[in-house]
Amino acid sequence: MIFDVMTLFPEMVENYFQYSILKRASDGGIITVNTINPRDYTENKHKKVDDMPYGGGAGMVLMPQPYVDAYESIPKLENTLTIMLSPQGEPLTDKVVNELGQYEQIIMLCGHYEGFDERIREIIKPREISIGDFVLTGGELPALCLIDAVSRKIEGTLGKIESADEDSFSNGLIEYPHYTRPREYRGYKVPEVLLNGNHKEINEFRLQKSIERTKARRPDLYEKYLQSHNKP
Ligand code: 4GS
Repeated sequence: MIFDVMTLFPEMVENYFQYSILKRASDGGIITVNTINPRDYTENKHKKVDDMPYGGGAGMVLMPQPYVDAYESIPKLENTLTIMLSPQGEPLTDKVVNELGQYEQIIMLCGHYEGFDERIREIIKPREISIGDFVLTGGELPALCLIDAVSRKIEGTLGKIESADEDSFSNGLIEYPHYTRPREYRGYKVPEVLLNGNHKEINEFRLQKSIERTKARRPDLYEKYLQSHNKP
């Protein structure tokens, strides 16, 4: 899968793929991450990418020319999706992540500090996605969140030990508690059921804990879980 990230700070994005699981996925050719810097596509001699907003107000606005030209320079495969990261987008969820995993190529537009000139949206018509209801200084972290979440679902990215199917959300619930050695730490004991080797009992215990936690911490997810299991 190819990820093309349009950013004014390519190193911020590239560095993330030099570590751990996503380094292995990049080295193994499971994912390819390219960066495109709109500043390299400016047509003015000062390489300006932003300017003051028409109508006044605080902050600068990213100019259409460098973004549209940079976008048009990217080679496109058949099955390509273009995404703009912004708080005005649809929320990124596990369901959206699964949907994005179906594309061969995802092109992402990151802003930094300022907003996009609306004509960038009108011309490129990206799908707009938000990673949460808060405001960051740039779209780079949201792009990295998206690439990370999509990449870890691709066959071959996670090894057996990091398997994705028992993680939170894969069954609509948040995760059960985990324990490792020692069996007792500062008087706190590992639940007995995890030590008895009975996998049916262990699975029941874990599911019960997942349900309890989801009900207490995420009543919104708990409602959906009940509905999908027809247990009103
Ligand atoms: C998000 C977000 C974000 C908005 C980028 C202000 C710089 C910033 N992008 N999900 N300009 N939340 N973007 O905060 O996607």
